[in-house]
Parts: sequence; C-alpha cells; structure tokens
Amino acid sequence: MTAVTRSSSASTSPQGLTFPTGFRWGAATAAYQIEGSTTVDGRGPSIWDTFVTQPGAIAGGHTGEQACDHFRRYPDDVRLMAELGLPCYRFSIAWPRVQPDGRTTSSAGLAFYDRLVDQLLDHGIEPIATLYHWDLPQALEDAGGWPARDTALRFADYAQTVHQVLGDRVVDWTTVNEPFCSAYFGYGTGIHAPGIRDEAAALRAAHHLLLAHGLGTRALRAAASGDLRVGIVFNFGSILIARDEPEYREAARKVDGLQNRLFLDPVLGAGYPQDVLDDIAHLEALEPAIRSDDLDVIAAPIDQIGINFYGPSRYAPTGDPGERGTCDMPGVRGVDTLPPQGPLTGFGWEQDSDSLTDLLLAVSERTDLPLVVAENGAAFADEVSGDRVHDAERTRYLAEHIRAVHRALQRGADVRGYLVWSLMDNFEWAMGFTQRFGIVHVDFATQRRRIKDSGLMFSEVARSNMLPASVASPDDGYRRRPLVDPDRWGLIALG
Ligand code: IFM
Repeated sequence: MTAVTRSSSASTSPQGLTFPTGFRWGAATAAYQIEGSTTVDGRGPSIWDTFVTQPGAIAGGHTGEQACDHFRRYPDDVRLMAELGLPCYRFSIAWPRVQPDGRTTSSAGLAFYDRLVDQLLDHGIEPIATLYHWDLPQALEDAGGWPARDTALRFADYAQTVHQVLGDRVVDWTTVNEPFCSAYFGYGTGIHAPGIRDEAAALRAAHHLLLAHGLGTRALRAAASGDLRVGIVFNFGSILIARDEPEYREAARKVDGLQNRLFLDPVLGAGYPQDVLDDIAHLEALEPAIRSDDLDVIAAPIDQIGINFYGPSRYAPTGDPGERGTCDMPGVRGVDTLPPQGPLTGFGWEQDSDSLTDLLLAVSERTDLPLVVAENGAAFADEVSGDRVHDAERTRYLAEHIRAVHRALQRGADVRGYLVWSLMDNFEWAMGFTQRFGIVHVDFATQRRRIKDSGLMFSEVARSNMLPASVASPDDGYRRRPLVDPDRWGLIALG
C-alpha cells in the first residue's frame, strides 16, 4: 500500500485558491466512449456493442464503433494532454479487448494499453487505470452477466491479467466505475446495456459488482510487488428534499439507502444496511445472493474512494403527478423524482456546486480514506468559432466545482485529486454524441480536436495548482446545509 502524504493544506490568497502540494489534477475518459476500433486486433463484442444495435436504444442510433478514434489517435491525444499540462489521466481498459470471450487473454488487445501507458509516461503523465467502466464482454453476459456470481470471479482473473502487464508502471487502479449505473441502469431500468428490466437482477448485479471489486482488489494486491493504490469509484446521490417532514425524510432514506449506503457501507466493512435489506426483502434477490465470506471480500482494504459528481437530485413522497417522475431504483415504492431547479446544464442536470462540498464532507465524516473527485463536468451545446470553442458555461461550472472541492479541503475533507469529465467530447451512452462533456472539442466527422476555453482554464489550474481569483472569488457565501437525517451518513439536505 502506498501512503499518500499531504504536505500542505488548501489556502486562500488574493491571487486565488491554492490546493495542497501534490494535489492530483487530470482528465478522465472511458474505453467504449472514446476508443472506436471495436473489432481490431481480435477485440470481442461487449454488451454495449450489442445494445447500440437495438432500435431506439441510443439517441440518433449512434454507436461507439468509431467514437473518438482514440485507439488509433492515442499518441496525438496524449500529446494534447501534455500540451494542456495535465499531470494525470484516468482511462479505462476494455475487458473485451483483453479477454475477447471474457476468459482467454489476447496479448494483442493488452498491447494497446501497454503502448498507451508508455506514451503517457513518456510525456510525464501519471496513468490511472479503471478496470471496469461498463463494457462487459458479451460472452459473459450470455453466461448470465452481472446477476451471475461467476462474472465476479472472471473479473478477478481479468484484473490479475491486466496487472501482470501494466503493474510495473501503473500504480493507481480503480476496480469498478459507478456500480450503481451498471446494476440499476443495465439490469433495472434497462436504459443502459444490456437493457434488462428486472429489479431482482439489478440487485444481484449490484452485489456481484461489489464482490468483483473485492476480489479484484485482492487479486491486484496479490499480484503487486511494488507501489499500488486501489480504489473504487461511486456516483453517490446528493438528495434534496423540500420539507423536513417524516414522509419526505422517509422518501429520502429509501433513495439514500439504495444509491449511497448499499454501496459504501459494505466496502467500508459495515455490511449492507439493514433498513435497505428490509426495503427490498420482497424481491428476494440480494440476501439469497450473499455467500458466507462475501462481505469480508467486499471489505478488502482499499487506499482511496473515487467520487463522481454532476449535480443533486430532488425527491418527494409520491404525490400529484404534475411534472414528477417515479423513482425507479429497484424495490423503491412511494417515491417521486422532482424536476431540477435553478441553472441547468445542457443535459438538463441541476447545477449546484454546494452539493459537491456537502457530499465530500458527508463522506469524510464516514471514512478516513482519502477521496478523489474522479469525474466532474457538464455537457453544454458548444459552438465552434474558427479554431476556438468559447464554452463560458462549462468554464464557470468547472470553476465553481473546483472551488467546491477547495471549500471541502478547508473544512477538513481529505481530497487528493480532481479529474475533469471529460478530456474530450465522446459517446455519452444512451445519449450518443448529443451531449458534449469535453474540455477538448471533437468534430466527429473529421476527428479534429480543438481545445475549448474550459480546457485552457483547467490547464492553468493544473499547472499552477491554484484556481485564480479571476475565475472564482474566494468568498462565495457557502454554508453547509444541515443533514436532515444525521443518523444516516448519506447526503439528504433541505433544498
Ligand atoms: O459519461 C459518463 C461516464 O461514463 C460515467 N459517469 C457519468 C458520465 C456523464 O454521464
């Protein structure tokens, strides 16, 4: 285990907000969203290659077949990161490139990541490897997918295989990205691959993704002889309710349970929360899937927790339909989703950087593990003007959220890094190419890259380790919102 030392703390000066020495800045991507070349060098199909062919599954019928053509253009993309002065790059490894059938290793597939890591290191960029960012080999889905226990065992083998090749150069590993999305969207609502709608399957998938994390962590530790930093990345929910009344608190408790505590508690060794097990008992899904030492495996010691944050969500007890939606997390009954408020991103997501500070503080109160903001960003409809993209809204969004991280640091949260989502515009899952999150613009017809204004701002922040006062004034009037239910760790605030 590598100890990460904090050699200074966050400070404020007339020039801006300075981050602790060694704070890790970087950008994040995921394999299926950028690589393309989905059949090259024997890569097998993933559940996303299959899902995108289903009529109506993806906006515009888009696919990741070409995406950003990063598989072929990675040397240029790494040069671009170097030009931006990014010290770290978080990428994911496509399991079906490494094990096309989920079992047999392809040295040609692994060689791509070998080249990528060398290219990053040659440019002084630290690689952060994510083993699973949603692209399960189709062969493993055919054998039962994440609702089947064997998929977690396969993952451990895959983790060990990748580490054998990259472990001499990659220190920083994420096992699983956002198990909530893989489980609930993939097997519950079916809006993501493999497109299954089965609440019980979604809960079994959640357990096996956590088991895969634990087994993968053990496999990485067993394989490593040198420095190793292992973590998991969650997309916790910042839950806002309008009233401090019992029915509202109860609605929020259910959501907090299924989105936050069900994932974090077992990883921290506290097992699954009993109130959540009670909520979902009628599905007879999770508890029957748990074998005797699973919870010990899931609680395998880790070095950090990644947090992906985009914006808060609003919930209420079921009421008059109006503009409300139904909360469709597995097993949840009696909870409505409410429309977002205030300034929205181009995707229609609520912008509220205070929620990021609140969330980092809430998680910090629950664990001493270092935190990393592993993804944060916003989609807006960018317009190209010549060589430039003036994305003022994204620039402001990023500056506000970087400031939110600084506030959390000043209030004692142990946050070690901030990775922007995303390095470049890419395939945004069910939304295809309609949502642009990049700090680098991609013209998908020509594959031309253009650094956006947000990229220039982020570059300055990464180089100086400071958010300049010209971008965000230090005094922003933040007040921590009280947790509505302090007995539970999750962020349920009045808003
Ligand atoms: O694009 C995704 C990413 O793959 C996972 N986290 C959220 C991002 C934006 O939706």
